[in-house]
Amino acid sequence: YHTLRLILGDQLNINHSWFKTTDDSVLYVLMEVRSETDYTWHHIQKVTAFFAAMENFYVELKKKHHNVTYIKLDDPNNENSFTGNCSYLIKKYNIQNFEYQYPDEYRVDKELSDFCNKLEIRHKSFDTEHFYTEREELGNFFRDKKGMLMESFYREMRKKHNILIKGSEPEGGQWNFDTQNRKKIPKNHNTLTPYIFSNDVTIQYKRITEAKIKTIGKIDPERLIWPISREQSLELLNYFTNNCLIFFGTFQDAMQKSEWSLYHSRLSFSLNTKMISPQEVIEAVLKAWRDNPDTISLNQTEGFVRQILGWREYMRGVYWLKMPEFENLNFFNHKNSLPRWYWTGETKMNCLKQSIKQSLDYAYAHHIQRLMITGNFALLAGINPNDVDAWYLGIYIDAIQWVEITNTRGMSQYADGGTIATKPYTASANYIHKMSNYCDNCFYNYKEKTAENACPFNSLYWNFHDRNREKLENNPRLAMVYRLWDKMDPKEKSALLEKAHYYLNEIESL
Ligand code: FAD
Ligand code: DLZ
Ligand code: SF4
Repeated sequence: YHTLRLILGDQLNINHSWFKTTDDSVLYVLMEVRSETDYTWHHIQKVTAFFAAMENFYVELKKKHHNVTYIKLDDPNNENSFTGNCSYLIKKYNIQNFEYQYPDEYRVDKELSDFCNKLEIRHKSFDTEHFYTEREELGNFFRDKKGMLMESFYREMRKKHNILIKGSEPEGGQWNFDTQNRKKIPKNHNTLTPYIFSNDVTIQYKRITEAKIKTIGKIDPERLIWPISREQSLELLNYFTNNCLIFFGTFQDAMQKSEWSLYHSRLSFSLNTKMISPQEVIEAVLKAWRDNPDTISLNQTEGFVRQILGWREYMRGVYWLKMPEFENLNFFNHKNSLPRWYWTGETKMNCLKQSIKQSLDYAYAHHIQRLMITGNFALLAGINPNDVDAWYLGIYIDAIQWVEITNTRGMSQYADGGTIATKPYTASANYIHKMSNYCDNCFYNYKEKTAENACPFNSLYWNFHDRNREKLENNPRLAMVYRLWDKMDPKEKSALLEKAHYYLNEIESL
């Protein structure tokens, strides 16, 4: 072979121009490596899903008559890093030219560019042909602007790609339909049964356990629920447009006991591995909306488009603008350790128990569970963002650093001091009660603030704002919070702070 082309586990894009023609002098390589399985404790479903999806991609390439090799975890020659294995193959086949696609992760990007700098053969890197935006596009867009509001970037994307635009105006006359969205699930509402797959991944599972990789969470290796091929990804997309889109926006922020996915698409794994593209997801959603004007309203459609064309591209842009510094930001100087029950779900707080248990069971929680339950608690409790990141980077099926860290350290923990969010996403029990039925049979009482069985979120909420006053009180969006706090009876204030300290000391047994 003359050329070696590396394909990373999250670069399973069969429509990439690399694969348009076959060339006998090109060898493709996919590999299972310890550098990727061990950089954090991943959920077992995540590791098996990555391996199984990579193997399917290998088979797909073979079928299309490409030369491709797949290095397994138990291969005796496995060097267990991308560059280690590439070096080995370059030598073995006397390769003259090394090529790769831009990694989405800073760590891997650096590994590969350092490797190329030392290579004595020719090398070249390519776009992944997946995102709407280029790595630097967001940075350029905000260069001469104050702040970095997602909303302004999103509107620009809508115009640039002519999505939900009529003439030069937004479809429906508004950019945003949030007032119609974000409803609680009404009593007696029949929700959907999540559409899941039943993939046999016992072979991959065996390799992972035999290699003694430390993982978290549960799995039934005979029935992995996640899509592991392009075909299954398209099936899930189809299910979403046919069944979930009608209520996507309306119940986007709702949470419900034992309902782990509601009307969410669960397409994040398919998207992040690039088995499907954001363009085809958005096109399918727009088509469903156009074809079904009586059942699918604009607020559902816009709400969904915003997630992919807005938030997803925005997070990618922020990542490339702010890394590597972003990795160490800790605006509040939070130092507490993540409670051990984040790894087990064994807590009396029902909202956390439900959100964590389902994360361990399915490697999934939807956005509001991540942001307003597990993330909110960690922020109020002053947990070190390094601990919080390590947890989020492993536990979810879709966790890849570019989209994990921006959401966790940035959006959820406000450790960037407000680059991504205009105020910290904090809430007391009132919000959780408003958006879910978790409080109904909780050990704690959501209405109580300082009583024995008071919900911990209530005192922790005030404690957070009180202890970070200097950093937050000039934020106009928090003026109301500090006004309320200042008007409160001093006795009540000290009782709240005392309760918060008590709970922080007892955090492991909450
Ligand atoms: P849906 O609700 O159906 O949304 C559709 C798609 O929109 C998603 O598949 C995703 O691609 C995109 N999207 C929605 N919200 C966001 C967002 N805030 N940022 C980027 N894309 C978004 N998403 C990840 O893909 N990987 C992560 O590691 C990740 N970590 C997160 C950590 C925290 C603390 C928070 C608050 C959010 C995180 N998110 C992450 C964003 C979001 O929660 C998930 O993308 C979403 O829950 C995936 O489920 P879904 O496919 O059913 O999404
Ligand atoms: C997440 C993951 C895991 C667990 N294992 C592998 C692997 O063995 N081989 C691989 O190519 N990719 C894996 N991945 C995904 C990578 O971590 C991801 O491709 C990089 O972080 C670049 O974004
Ligand atoms: Fe969560 Fe508090 Fe409600 Fe219990 S009472 S479910 S801890 S918000």
